[in-house]
Amino acid sequence: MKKFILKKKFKIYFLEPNFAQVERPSFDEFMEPLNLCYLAAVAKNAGHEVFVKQQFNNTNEELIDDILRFNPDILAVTLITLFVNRARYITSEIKKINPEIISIVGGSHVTGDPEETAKYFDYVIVGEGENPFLNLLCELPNNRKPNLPGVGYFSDGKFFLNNYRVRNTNILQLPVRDNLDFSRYTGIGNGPPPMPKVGFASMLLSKGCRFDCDFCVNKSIWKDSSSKIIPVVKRNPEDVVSEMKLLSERYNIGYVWFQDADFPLYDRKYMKSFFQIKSSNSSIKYSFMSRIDNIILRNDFSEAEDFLFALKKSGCHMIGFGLESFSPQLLKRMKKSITLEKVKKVLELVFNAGIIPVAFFIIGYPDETRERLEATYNIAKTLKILRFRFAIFYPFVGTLSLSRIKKEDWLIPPNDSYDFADNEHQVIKCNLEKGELEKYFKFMNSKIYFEKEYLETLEEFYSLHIDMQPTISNWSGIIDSQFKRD
Ligand code: B12
Ligand code: SF4
Repeated sequence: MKKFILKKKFKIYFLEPNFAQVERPSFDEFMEPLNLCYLAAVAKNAGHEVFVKQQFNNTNEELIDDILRFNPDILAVTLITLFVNRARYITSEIKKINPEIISIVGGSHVTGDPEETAKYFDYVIVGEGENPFLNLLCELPNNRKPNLPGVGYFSDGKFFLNNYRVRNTNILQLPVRDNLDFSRYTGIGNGPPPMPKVGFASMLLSKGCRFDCDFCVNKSIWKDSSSKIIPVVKRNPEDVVSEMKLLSERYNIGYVWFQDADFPLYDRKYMKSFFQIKSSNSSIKYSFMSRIDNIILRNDFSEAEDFLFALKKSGCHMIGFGLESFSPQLLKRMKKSITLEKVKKVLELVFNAGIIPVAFFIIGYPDETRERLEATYNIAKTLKILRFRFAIFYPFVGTLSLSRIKKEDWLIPPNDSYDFADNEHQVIKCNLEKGELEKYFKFMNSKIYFEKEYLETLEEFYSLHIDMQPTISNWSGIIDSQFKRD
Protein backbone atom coordinates (compact mmCIF):
# COMPACT_ATOMS: atom_id res chain seq x y z
CA MET A 1 0.00 0.00 0.00
CA LYS A 2 1.38 3.39 -0.92
CA LYS A 3 2.54 5.79 1.79
CA PHE A 4 0.05 8.55 2.56
CA ILE A 5 1.02 11.96 3.90
CA LEU A 6 -1.17 13.07 6.79
CA LYS A 7 -2.57 16.51 5.95
CA LYS A 8 -5.20 16.51 8.65
CA LYS A 9 -5.82 14.11 11.51
CA PHE A 10 -9.48 13.12 11.31
CA LYS A 11 -11.62 11.71 14.09
CA ILE A 12 -13.51 8.86 12.47
CA TYR A 13 -16.54 7.08 13.92
CA PHE A 14 -17.04 3.76 12.11
CA LEU A 15 -20.59 2.47 12.38
CA GLU A 16 -22.35 -0.80 11.70
CA PRO A 17 -26.08 -0.10 12.09
CA ASN A 18 -28.41 -2.78 13.31
CA PHE A 19 -31.19 -4.47 11.36
CA ALA A 20 -33.96 -2.39 9.95
CA GLN A 21 -36.35 -3.52 12.66
CA VAL A 22 -34.48 -3.62 15.97
CA GLU A 23 -37.44 -4.99 17.90
CA ARG A 24 -37.30 -8.16 15.78
CA PRO A 25 -35.69 -10.64 18.15
CA SER A 26 -34.95 -13.37 15.63
CA PHE A 27 -31.45 -12.16 14.95
CA ASP A 28 -29.18 -12.03 17.90
CA GLU A 29 -26.31 -13.36 16.00
CA PHE A 30 -23.71 -10.71 15.91
CA MET A 31 -20.21 -11.00 14.58
CA GLU A 32 -17.34 -8.59 14.46
CA PRO A 33 -17.72 -5.89 11.81
CA LEU A 34 -14.53 -7.06 10.12
CA ASN A 35 -14.94 -4.69 7.20
CA LEU A 36 -14.89 -1.66 9.52
CA CYS A 37 -12.09 -3.12 11.63
CA TYR A 38 -9.93 -3.43 8.50
CA LEU A 39 -10.79 0.09 7.36
CA ALA A 40 -10.10 1.44 10.85
CA ALA A 41 -6.70 -0.27 10.74
CA VAL A 42 -5.62 1.47 7.57
CA ALA A 43 -6.95 4.83 8.81
CA LYS A 44 -5.25 4.42 12.19
CA ASN A 45 -1.94 3.47 10.58
CA ALA A 46 -2.21 6.61 8.48
CA GLY A 47 -2.44 8.67 11.70
CA HIS A 48 -6.21 9.18 12.15
CA GLU A 49 -8.19 8.66 15.35
CA VAL A 50 -10.67 5.82 14.99
CA PHE A 51 -13.57 4.33 16.91
CA VAL A 52 -15.57 1.26 15.76
CA LYS A 53 -19.14 0.89 16.94
CA GLN A 54 -21.87 -1.69 16.34
CA GLN A 55 -25.38 -0.54 17.08
CA PHE A 56 -26.50 -3.90 18.52
CA ASN A 57 -29.82 -3.23 20.25
CA ASN A 58 -29.20 0.45 20.97
CA THR A 59 -31.95 2.77 19.82
CA ASN A 60 -31.20 5.29 17.10
CA GLU A 61 -31.39 8.06 19.68
CA GLU A 62 -28.83 6.39 21.97
CA LEU A 63 -26.58 5.91 19.00
CA ILE A 64 -26.94 9.49 17.78
CA ASP A 65 -26.00 10.70 21.30
CA ASP A 66 -22.97 8.43 21.25
CA ILE A 67 -21.84 9.74 17.86
CA LEU A 68 -22.27 13.36 18.93
CA ARG A 69 -20.37 12.71 22.15
CA PHE A 70 -17.45 11.35 20.15
CA ASN A 71 -17.75 14.47 17.95
CA PRO A 72 -16.25 12.95 14.78
CA ASP A 73 -15.10 14.72 11.64
CA ILE A 74 -16.20 11.67 9.67
CA LEU A 75 -18.99 9.17 10.10
CA ALA A 76 -18.05 6.04 8.12
CA VAL A 77 -20.90 3.57 7.77
CA THR A 78 -21.00 0.06 6.36
CA LEU A 79 -24.10 -0.75 4.38
CA ILE A 80 -25.65 -4.05 3.54
CA THR A 81 -29.16 -3.56 2.17
CA LEU A 82 -30.83 -4.25 5.49
CA PHE A 83 -29.04 -1.31 7.11
CA VAL A 84 -29.98 1.31 4.51
CA ASN A 85 -33.09 2.89 6.04
CA ARG A 86 -31.60 3.08 9.49
CA ALA A 87 -28.30 4.51 8.19
CA ARG A 88 -30.13 7.19 6.20
CA TYR A 89 -32.11 8.21 9.27
CA ILE A 90 -29.15 8.32 11.64
CA THR A 91 -27.01 10.26 9.19
CA SER A 92 -29.70 12.82 8.42
CA GLU A 93 -30.34 13.40 12.16
CA ILE A 94 -26.62 13.84 12.77
CA LYS A 95 -26.36 16.27 9.87
CA LYS A 96 -29.25 18.35 11.26
CA ILE A 97 -27.31 18.81 14.50
CA ASN A 98 -23.83 19.07 13.01
CA PRO A 99 -23.72 19.54 9.22
CA GLU A 100 -19.92 19.62 9.35
CA ILE A 101 -19.69 15.86 9.95
CA ILE A 102 -18.82 14.17 6.66
CA SER A 103 -20.64 10.91 5.93
CA ILE A 104 -18.88 8.19 3.94
CA VAL A 105 -20.50 4.84 3.15
CA GLY A 106 -19.30 1.61 1.59
CA GLY A 107 -20.23 -2.05 1.45
CA SER A 108 -22.23 -4.43 -0.70
CA HIS A 109 -25.32 -2.24 -1.01
CA VAL A 110 -23.32 0.85 -1.92
CA THR A 111 -21.36 -1.07 -4.51
CA GLY A 112 -24.60 -2.43 -5.98
CA ASP A 113 -26.34 0.94 -6.25
CA PRO A 114 -23.89 3.81 -5.73
CA GLU A 115 -25.99 6.55 -7.35
CA GLU A 116 -29.15 5.99 -5.33
CA THR A 117 -27.09 5.63 -2.13
CA ALA A 118 -25.17 8.85 -2.80
CA LYS A 119 -28.42 10.84 -2.53
CA TYR A 120 -28.31 10.34 1.23
CA PHE A 121 -24.59 10.50 2.10
CA ASP A 122 -21.68 12.78 1.24
CA TYR A 123 -19.45 10.12 -0.33
CA VAL A 124 -19.94 6.56 -1.55
CA ILE A 125 -17.12 4.10 -1.94
CA VAL A 126 -17.49 1.12 -4.26
CA GLY A 127 -15.68 -2.21 -4.06
CA GLU A 128 -12.90 -2.88 -1.60
CA GLY A 129 -12.75 0.17 0.60
CA GLU A 130 -9.20 0.43 1.90
CA ASN A 131 -7.43 2.34 -0.90
CA PRO A 132 -10.33 4.60 -1.95
CA PHE A 133 -11.03 5.47 1.69
CA LEU A 134 -7.43 6.39 2.42
CA ASN A 135 -7.17 8.39 -0.80
CA LEU A 136 -10.32 10.26 0.11
CA LEU A 137 -9.05 11.06 3.62
CA CYS A 138 -5.92 12.48 1.99
CA GLU A 139 -7.82 14.64 -0.48
CA LEU A 140 -10.59 15.96 1.75
CA PRO A 141 -8.57 18.69 3.51
CA ASN A 142 -7.95 20.46 0.16
CA ASN A 143 -10.55 19.19 -2.24
CA ARG A 144 -14.16 18.24 -1.58
CA LYS A 145 -14.74 17.07 -5.19
CA PRO A 146 -11.90 14.68 -5.87
CA ASN A 147 -11.59 12.34 -8.83
CA LEU A 148 -10.46 9.15 -7.13
CA PRO A 149 -10.91 5.48 -8.13
CA GLY A 150 -13.84 3.96 -6.28
CA VAL A 151 -15.18 7.28 -4.94
CA GLY A 152 -18.55 8.82 -5.86
CA TYR A 153 -20.72 11.79 -4.79
CA PHE A 154 -23.30 14.28 -6.00
CA SER A 155 -22.01 17.62 -7.17
CA ASP A 156 -24.33 20.39 -8.44
CA GLY A 157 -27.12 17.83 -8.69
CA LYS A 158 -25.10 15.47 -10.87
CA PHE A 159 -23.76 12.12 -9.77
CA PHE A 160 -20.05 11.59 -10.23
CA LEU A 161 -18.32 8.22 -9.81
CA ASN A 162 -14.85 7.14 -10.79
CA ASN A 163 -15.61 3.44 -11.12
CA TYR A 164 -12.04 2.35 -11.81
CA ARG A 165 -11.17 -0.46 -9.41
CA VAL A 166 -7.88 -1.83 -8.22
CA ARG A 167 -7.86 -4.94 -6.03
CA ASN A 168 -6.40 -4.47 -2.60
CA THR A 169 -3.98 -7.35 -2.41
CA ASN A 170 -2.59 -6.26 0.90
CA ILE A 171 -4.08 -8.09 3.85
CA LEU A 172 -1.11 -7.69 6.10
CA GLN A 173 -2.61 -5.20 8.51
CA LEU A 174 -4.50 -6.54 11.46
CA PRO A 175 -8.07 -5.32 12.04
CA VAL A 176 -8.59 -2.77 14.85
CA ARG A 177 -10.49 -4.67 17.54
CA ASP A 178 -9.80 -2.37 20.51
CA ASN A 179 -13.30 -1.43 21.55
CA LEU A 180 -15.33 -4.42 20.38
CA ASP A 181 -17.65 -6.18 22.79
CA PHE A 182 -16.61 -9.81 22.32
CA SER A 183 -19.26 -11.00 24.75
CA ARG A 184 -21.86 -10.27 22.03
CA TYR A 185 -20.38 -12.67 19.51
CA THR A 186 -21.85 -16.14 19.70
CA GLY A 187 -21.13 -17.88 16.42
CA ILE A 188 -24.13 -18.81 14.32
CA GLY A 189 -26.96 -18.52 16.82
CA ASN A 190 -29.10 -21.07 18.61
CA GLY A 191 -30.09 -24.54 17.52
CA PRO A 192 -28.59 -27.99 17.59
CA PRO A 193 -25.79 -28.85 17.78
CA PRO A 194 -24.61 -26.16 20.19
CA MET A 195 -21.61 -23.93 19.62
CA PRO A 196 -18.81 -24.41 22.15
CA LYS A 197 -18.96 -22.09 25.15
CA VAL A 198 -15.86 -20.08 24.28
CA GLY A 199 -15.05 -16.59 23.03
CA PHE A 200 -15.80 -15.99 19.32
CA ALA A 201 -14.02 -13.82 16.80
CA SER A 202 -14.03 -13.40 13.03
CA MET A 203 -11.13 -13.47 10.65
CA LEU A 204 -10.27 -13.52 6.97
CA LEU A 205 -7.86 -16.00 5.47
CA SER A 206 -8.53 -14.96 1.88
CA LYS A 207 -10.42 -12.35 -0.12
CA GLY A 208 -12.36 -12.89 -3.32
CA CYS A 209 -14.42 -15.61 -4.98
CA ARG A 210 -13.90 -17.62 -8.15
CA PHE A 211 -17.61 -18.08 -8.85
CA ASP A 212 -20.46 -16.04 -10.16
CA CYS A 213 -23.73 -17.14 -8.57
CA ASP A 214 -26.78 -15.33 -9.90
CA PHE A 215 -27.97 -14.03 -6.52
CA CYS A 216 -24.64 -13.02 -4.97
CA VAL A 217 -23.24 -9.54 -4.47
CA ASN A 218 -19.66 -10.59 -3.86
CA LYS A 219 -18.50 -10.51 -7.45
CA SER A 220 -19.24 -6.80 -7.65
CA ILE A 221 -17.10 -6.12 -4.59
CA TRP A 222 -14.01 -8.04 -5.59
CA LYS A 223 -14.05 -6.72 -9.17
CA ASP A 224 -10.90 -5.42 -10.81
CA SER A 225 -10.99 -2.90 -13.64
CA SER A 226 -7.64 -3.88 -15.06
CA SER A 227 -7.16 -6.91 -17.28
CA LYS A 228 -5.13 -8.61 -14.58
CA ILE A 229 -7.84 -10.11 -12.42
CA ILE A 230 -6.74 -11.51 -9.09
CA PRO A 231 -9.74 -13.59 -8.07
CA VAL A 232 -8.64 -14.80 -4.65
CA VAL A 233 -5.91 -13.34 -2.50
CA LYS A 234 -4.68 -15.64 0.26
CA ARG A 235 -2.85 -14.58 3.39
CA ASN A 236 0.37 -16.12 4.44
CA PRO A 237 -0.64 -19.07 6.75
CA GLU A 238 1.91 -17.92 9.32
CA ASP A 239 0.17 -14.54 9.58
CA VAL A 240 -3.21 -16.25 9.92
CA VAL A 241 -2.00 -18.42 12.77
CA SER A 242 -0.27 -15.57 14.56
CA GLU A 243 -3.53 -13.58 14.39
CA MET A 244 -5.29 -16.59 15.94
CA LYS A 245 -2.71 -16.70 18.72
CA LEU A 246 -3.10 -13.00 19.33
CA LEU A 247 -6.88 -13.38 19.53
CA SER A 248 -6.64 -16.08 22.17
CA GLU A 249 -3.98 -14.27 24.20
CA ARG A 250 -5.49 -10.79 24.08
CA TYR A 251 -9.25 -11.48 23.96
CA ASN A 252 -9.50 -15.03 25.27
CA ILE A 253 -10.89 -16.27 21.97
CA GLY A 254 -11.41 -20.02 21.50
CA TYR A 255 -13.27 -20.05 18.20
CA VAL A 256 -12.80 -18.24 14.90
CA TRP A 257 -15.45 -17.92 12.23
CA PHE A 258 -13.70 -17.24 8.91
CA GLN A 259 -15.76 -14.85 6.81
CA ASP A 260 -14.10 -15.73 3.50
CA ALA A 261 -16.36 -15.84 0.46
CA ASP A 262 -14.45 -18.79 -1.04
CA PHE A 263 -12.38 -20.45 1.71
CA PRO A 264 -9.46 -21.99 -0.22
CA LEU A 265 -9.96 -25.69 0.54
CA TYR A 266 -9.33 -26.33 -3.15
CA ASP A 267 -5.70 -25.30 -2.63
CA ARG A 268 -4.58 -28.40 -0.75
CA LYS A 269 -0.93 -27.36 -0.64
CA TYR A 270 -1.83 -24.08 1.01
CA MET A 271 -4.22 -25.79 3.43
CA LYS A 272 -1.66 -28.39 4.46
CA SER A 273 0.86 -25.72 5.26
CA PHE A 274 -1.84 -23.93 7.30
CA PHE A 275 -2.59 -27.18 9.21
CA GLN A 276 1.07 -27.70 9.96
CA ILE A 277 1.66 -24.21 11.33
CA LYS A 278 -1.64 -24.14 13.20
CA SER A 279 -1.23 -27.53 14.88
CA SER A 280 1.99 -26.52 16.56
CA ASN A 281 0.87 -23.00 17.50
CA SER A 282 -2.85 -22.69 18.20
CA SER A 283 -5.67 -24.86 19.53
CA ILE A 284 -8.44 -22.49 18.42
CA LYS A 285 -11.45 -24.14 16.78
CA TYR A 286 -12.69 -22.69 13.54
CA SER A 287 -15.45 -22.72 10.93
CA PHE A 288 -16.07 -21.35 7.45
CA MET A 289 -18.39 -21.49 4.45
CA SER A 290 -17.39 -23.66 1.52
CA ARG A 291 -18.58 -24.77 -1.88
CA ILE A 292 -19.48 -28.44 -2.16
CA ASP A 293 -17.09 -28.72 -5.12
CA ASN A 294 -14.11 -27.75 -2.96
CA ILE A 295 -14.14 -31.00 -0.98
CA ILE A 296 -13.70 -33.82 -3.49
CA LEU A 297 -11.15 -32.85 -6.10
CA ARG A 298 -10.71 -34.82 -9.33
CA ASN A 299 -13.13 -37.50 -8.02
CA ASP A 300 -10.50 -38.68 -5.57
CA PHE A 301 -12.63 -39.79 -2.61
CA SER A 302 -9.87 -41.25 -0.52
CA GLU A 303 -7.80 -38.06 -0.82
CA ALA A 304 -10.89 -36.07 0.28
CA GLU A 305 -11.38 -38.42 3.24
CA ASP A 306 -7.78 -38.01 4.42
CA PHE A 307 -7.96 -34.27 3.85
CA LEU A 308 -11.10 -33.92 5.96
CA PHE A 309 -9.54 -35.85 8.83
CA ALA A 310 -6.54 -33.51 8.70
CA LEU A 311 -8.94 -30.55 8.60
CA LYS A 312 -10.74 -31.82 11.68
CA LYS A 313 -7.45 -32.45 13.46
CA SER A 314 -6.40 -28.87 12.79
CA GLY A 315 -9.44 -27.61 14.75
CA CYS A 316 -12.17 -27.33 12.10
CA HIS A 317 -15.50 -27.63 13.94
CA MET A 318 -18.14 -26.77 11.37
CA ILE A 319 -18.49 -26.17 7.63
CA GLY A 320 -21.39 -24.26 6.08
CA PHE A 321 -22.43 -25.18 2.55
CA GLY A 322 -24.68 -23.06 0.32
CA LEU A 323 -26.83 -25.87 -1.11
CA GLU A 324 -29.66 -23.45 -2.06
CA SER A 325 -32.20 -25.95 -3.50
CA PHE A 326 -32.49 -29.48 -4.80
CA SER A 327 -34.47 -28.40 -7.86
CA PRO A 328 -32.18 -28.76 -10.90
CA GLN A 329 -34.17 -26.02 -12.67
CA LEU A 330 -33.69 -23.54 -9.83
CA LEU A 331 -30.03 -24.44 -9.42
CA LYS A 332 -29.50 -23.81 -13.11
CA ARG A 333 -31.15 -20.43 -12.84
CA MET A 334 -28.93 -19.61 -9.85
CA LYS A 335 -25.90 -20.62 -11.94
CA LYS A 336 -24.94 -23.16 -9.28
CA SER A 337 -23.74 -26.40 -10.80
CA ILE A 338 -24.06 -28.87 -7.94
CA THR A 339 -25.71 -32.29 -8.07
CA LEU A 340 -27.55 -34.12 -5.32
CA GLU A 341 -25.26 -37.12 -5.73
CA LYS A 342 -22.19 -34.99 -5.06
CA VAL A 343 -23.87 -33.19 -2.17
CA LYS A 344 -24.72 -36.50 -0.47
CA LYS A 345 -21.20 -37.82 -0.81
CA VAL A 346 -19.56 -34.65 0.48
CA LEU A 347 -21.89 -34.37 3.48
CA GLU A 348 -21.21 -37.98 4.39
CA LEU A 349 -17.44 -37.47 4.29
CA VAL A 350 -17.65 -34.30 6.38
CA PHE A 351 -19.99 -35.99 8.88
CA ASN A 352 -17.72 -39.04 9.19
CA ALA A 353 -14.71 -36.84 9.82
CA GLY A 354 -16.49 -35.33 12.85
CA ILE A 355 -17.04 -31.89 11.34
CA ILE A 356 -20.54 -30.42 11.75
CA PRO A 357 -22.17 -30.00 8.33
CA VAL A 358 -24.40 -26.92 8.09
CA ALA A 359 -26.56 -26.21 5.05
CA PHE A 360 -27.99 -22.96 3.74
CA PHE A 361 -30.98 -22.96 1.38
CA ILE A 362 -32.73 -20.26 -0.62
CA ILE A 363 -36.49 -20.54 -0.89
CA GLY A 364 -38.84 -18.51 -3.09
CA TYR A 365 -36.45 -18.04 -6.01
CA PRO A 366 -38.19 -17.07 -9.28
CA ASP A 367 -39.96 -20.22 -10.54
CA GLU A 368 -40.15 -21.69 -7.05
CA THR A 369 -43.19 -23.95 -6.63
CA ARG A 370 -44.76 -25.69 -3.67
CA GLU A 371 -43.61 -29.03 -5.09
CA ARG A 372 -40.01 -27.88 -5.48
CA LEU A 373 -39.99 -26.40 -2.00
CA GLU A 374 -41.34 -29.53 -0.39
CA ALA A 375 -39.04 -31.76 -2.39
CA THR A 376 -36.04 -29.72 -1.19
CA TYR A 377 -37.21 -29.97 2.43
CA ASN A 378 -37.92 -33.69 2.19
CA ILE A 379 -34.51 -34.42 0.75
CA ALA A 380 -32.74 -32.05 3.16
CA LYS A 381 -34.07 -33.76 6.28
CA THR A 382 -32.65 -37.12 5.18
CA LEU A 383 -29.13 -35.85 4.50
CA LYS A 384 -26.18 -35.75 6.86
CA ILE A 385 -26.82 -32.15 7.87
CA LEU A 386 -26.83 -31.06 11.50
CA ARG A 387 -27.88 -27.45 11.16
CA PHE A 388 -30.13 -25.77 8.60
CA ARG A 389 -30.81 -22.24 7.48
CA PHE A 390 -33.62 -21.65 4.99
CA ALA A 391 -33.68 -18.04 3.77
CA ILE A 392 -36.29 -16.33 1.64
CA PHE A 393 -34.75 -14.99 -1.53
CA TYR A 394 -34.14 -11.23 -1.75
CA PRO A 395 -32.77 -9.80 -5.01
CA PHE A 396 -29.93 -7.59 -3.84
CA VAL A 397 -28.84 -4.57 -5.84
CA GLY A 398 -25.85 -5.23 -8.05
CA THR A 399 -26.73 -8.88 -8.66
CA LEU A 400 -27.46 -10.56 -11.97
CA SER A 401 -30.68 -11.93 -10.49
CA LEU A 402 -32.12 -8.44 -9.86
CA SER A 403 -31.73 -7.30 -13.45
CA ARG A 404 -33.37 -10.49 -14.75
CA ILE A 405 -36.16 -10.30 -12.20
CA LYS A 406 -36.94 -6.72 -13.19
CA LYS A 407 -36.99 -7.67 -16.86
CA GLU A 408 -39.24 -10.64 -16.23
CA ASP A 409 -41.52 -8.63 -13.93
CA TRP A 410 -41.17 -10.78 -10.81
CA LEU A 411 -40.90 -7.92 -8.29
CA ILE A 412 -43.88 -7.27 -6.04
CA PRO A 413 -44.52 -3.51 -5.92
CA PRO A 414 -43.78 -1.41 -3.96
CA ASN A 415 -40.25 -2.71 -3.72
CA ASP A 416 -38.49 0.32 -2.33
CA SER A 417 -38.52 -0.72 1.32
CA TYR A 418 -35.20 -2.13 2.31
CA ASP A 419 -36.64 -3.17 5.68
CA PHE A 420 -37.54 -6.47 4.09
CA ALA A 421 -34.03 -7.29 2.90
CA ASP A 422 -33.71 -9.71 5.79
CA ASN A 423 -34.32 -12.95 3.91
CA GLU A 424 -37.40 -13.54 6.03
CA HIS A 425 -39.98 -11.78 3.84
CA GLN A 426 -41.29 -12.43 0.37
CA VAL A 427 -40.48 -9.57 -2.01
CA ILE A 428 -40.80 -11.28 -5.37
CA LYS A 429 -43.73 -13.11 -6.91
CA CYS A 430 -43.70 -16.87 -6.83
CA ASN A 431 -46.13 -19.63 -7.55
CA LEU A 432 -47.37 -19.83 -3.98
CA GLU A 433 -50.28 -18.09 -2.32
CA LYS A 434 -49.77 -14.85 -0.39
CA GLY A 435 -48.19 -15.49 3.00
CA GLU A 436 -47.46 -19.12 2.19
CA LEU A 437 -43.74 -18.66 1.66
CA GLU A 438 -43.29 -17.00 5.05
CA LYS A 439 -45.18 -19.90 6.64
CA TYR A 440 -42.90 -22.37 4.92
CA PHE A 441 -39.92 -20.32 6.10
CA LYS A 442 -40.91 -20.63 9.75
CA PHE A 443 -41.92 -24.23 9.45
CA MET A 444 -38.79 -25.35 7.63
CA ASN A 445 -36.37 -23.57 9.95
CA SER A 446 -37.84 -25.01 13.12
CA LYS A 447 -39.67 -28.24 12.45
CA ILE A 448 -36.83 -29.87 10.62
CA TYR A 449 -35.08 -30.35 13.97
CA PHE A 450 -37.96 -32.53 15.14
CA GLU A 451 -38.09 -34.77 12.07
CA LYS A 452 -37.42 -38.45 12.75
CA GLU A 453 -34.73 -38.58 10.06
CA TYR A 454 -32.95 -35.57 11.51
CA LEU A 455 -32.97 -36.96 15.05
CA GLU A 456 -31.48 -40.21 13.77
CA THR A 457 -28.73 -38.27 12.01
CA LEU A 458 -27.99 -36.30 15.17
CA GLU A 459 -27.82 -39.48 17.24
CA GLU A 460 -25.56 -41.16 14.73
CA PHE A 461 -23.21 -38.17 14.76
CA TYR A 462 -22.84 -38.25 18.53
CA SER A 463 -22.40 -41.99 18.64
CA LEU A 464 -19.59 -41.69 16.11
CA HIS A 465 -18.04 -38.63 17.73
CA ILE A 466 -18.56 -39.02 21.47
CA ASP A 467 -16.17 -36.16 22.24
CA MET A 468 -18.64 -33.73 20.63
CA GLN A 469 -21.66 -34.83 22.70
CA PRO A 470 -23.54 -31.74 23.96
CA THR A 471 -24.82 -31.25 27.49
CA ILE A 472 -28.24 -29.98 26.31
CA SER A 473 -30.66 -32.76 25.34
CA ASN A 474 -33.96 -31.00 24.73
CA TRP A 475 -34.01 -28.56 21.86
CA SER A 476 -37.70 -27.82 21.64
CA GLY A 477 -37.57 -24.81 24.01
CA ILE A 478 -34.66 -23.23 22.19
CA ILE A 479 -36.09 -23.76 18.72
CA ASP A 480 -39.58 -22.63 19.73
CA SER A 481 -38.31 -19.45 21.35
CA GLN A 482 -36.40 -18.66 18.17
CA PHE A 483 -39.42 -18.89 15.98
CA LYS A 484 -42.18 -17.43 18.16
CA ARG A 485 -42.04 -13.86 16.99
CA ASP A 486 -45.38 -13.03 15.40
C1 B12 B 1 -20.12 -12.57 8.21
C2 B12 B 1 -21.38 -12.20 7.50
C3 B12 B 1 -22.51 -12.04 8.25
C4 B12 B 1 -22.48 -12.12 9.77
C5 B12 B 1 -22.03 -10.78 10.37
C6 B12 B 1 -22.43 -9.56 9.57
C7 B12 B 1 -21.48 -8.41 9.73
N1 B12 B 1 -21.12 -8.04 10.92
O1 B12 B 1 -21.07 -7.86 8.73
C8 B12 B 1 -23.95 -12.52 10.10
C9 B12 B 1 -24.01 -14.01 10.19
C10 B12 B 1 -24.52 -11.90 11.35
C11 B12 B 1 -24.64 -12.05 8.82
C12 B12 B 1 -25.97 -11.84 8.78
C13 B12 B 1 -26.62 -11.41 7.64
N2 B12 B 1 -26.07 -11.27 6.42
CO1 B12 B 1 -24.23 -11.50 6.02
N3 B12 B 1 -22.50 -11.83 5.45
C14 B12 B 1 -21.42 -12.07 6.10
C15 B12 B 1 -20.27 -12.31 5.11
C16 B12 B 1 -20.11 -13.82 4.98
C17 B12 B 1 -18.92 -11.69 5.47
C18 B12 B 1 -18.92 -10.17 5.68
C19 B12 B 1 -17.50 -9.69 5.79
O2 B12 B 1 -17.04 -9.31 6.84
N4 B12 B 1 -16.74 -9.74 4.71
C20 B12 B 1 -15.35 -9.36 4.70
C21 B12 B 1 -15.20 -7.83 4.49
C22 B12 B 1 -13.74 -7.40 4.56
O3 B12 B 1 -15.71 -7.54 3.22
P1 B12 B 1 -16.91 -6.49 3.01
O4 B12 B 1 -17.88 -6.57 4.12
O5 B12 B 1 -17.44 -6.61 1.65
O6 B12 B 1 -16.18 -5.08 3.14
C23 B12 B 1 -15.36 -4.50 2.15
C24 B12 B 1 -16.12 -3.61 1.15
O7 B12 B 1 -17.47 -3.97 0.97
C25 B12 B 1 -15.94 -2.22 1.66
N5 B12 B 1 -16.78 -1.69 2.74
C26 B12 B 1 -17.67 -2.31 3.54
N6 B12 B 1 -18.19 -1.45 4.43
C27 B12 B 1 -17.61 -0.26 4.22
C28 B12 B 1 -17.79 0.96 4.87
C29 B12 B 1 -17.03 2.06 4.44
C30 B12 B 1 -17.19 3.37 5.14
C31 B12 B 1 -16.13 1.93 3.35
C32 B12 B 1 -15.34 3.07 2.91
C33 B12 B 1 -15.98 0.69 2.68
C34 B12 B 1 -16.72 -0.39 3.13
O8 B12 B 1 -14.61 -2.29 2.13
C35 B12 B 1 -14.46 -3.51 2.88
C36 B12 B 1 -13.03 -3.91 2.94
O9 B12 B 1 -12.48 -4.16 1.67
C37 B12 B 1 -20.82 -11.65 3.82
C38 B12 B 1 -20.34 -12.30 2.55
C39 B12 B 1 -18.88 -12.00 2.30
N7 B12 B 1 -18.11 -13.03 2.16
O10 B12 B 1 -18.47 -10.86 2.27
C40 B12 B 1 -22.34 -11.77 4.02
C41 B12 B 1 -23.24 -10.66 3.53
C42 B12 B 1 -22.64 -9.33 3.92
N8 B12 B 1 -24.46 -10.88 4.30
C43 B12 B 1 -25.53 -10.66 3.64
C44 B12 B 1 -26.83 -10.78 4.17
C45 B12 B 1 -27.97 -10.62 3.20
C46 B12 B 1 -27.05 -11.04 5.52
C47 B12 B 1 -28.41 -11.20 6.19
C48 B12 B 1 -29.48 -10.19 5.82
C49 B12 B 1 -28.85 -12.61 5.85
C50 B12 B 1 -29.72 -13.35 6.79
N9 B12 B 1 -30.96 -12.99 6.98
O11 B12 B 1 -29.25 -14.31 7.29
C51 B12 B 1 -28.04 -11.06 7.69
C52 B12 B 1 -28.19 -9.58 8.18
C53 B12 B 1 -27.89 -9.33 9.56
C54 B12 B 1 -26.60 -8.53 9.79
N10 B12 B 1 -26.54 -7.77 10.84
O12 B12 B 1 -25.65 -8.55 9.03
C55 B12 B 1 -25.23 -10.25 2.22
C56 B12 B 1 -25.46 -8.76 2.01
C57 B12 B 1 -26.12 -8.47 0.70
C58 B12 B 1 -26.72 -7.11 0.69
N11 B12 B 1 -26.56 -6.38 -0.41
O13 B12 B 1 -27.36 -6.71 1.63
C59 B12 B 1 -23.74 -10.73 2.05
C60 B12 B 1 -22.88 -9.87 1.11
C61 B12 B 1 -23.81 -12.19 1.57
C62 B12 B 1 -24.22 -12.32 0.13
N12 B12 B 1 -23.30 -12.62 -0.74
O14 B12 B 1 -25.35 -12.17 -0.23
N13 B12 B 1 -23.77 -11.89 7.80
S1 SF4 C 1 -22.60 -17.44 -3.38
FE1 SF4 C 1 -20.61 -18.02 -2.59
S2 SF4 C 1 -19.68 -19.17 -4.30
FE2 SF4 C 1 -21.39 -18.05 -5.18
S3 SF4 C 1 -20.44 -16.16 -5.97
FE3 SF4 C 1 -21.21 -15.74 -3.88
S4 SF4 C 1 -19.47 -16.08 -2.51
FE4 SF4 C 1 -19.00 -17.04 -4.48
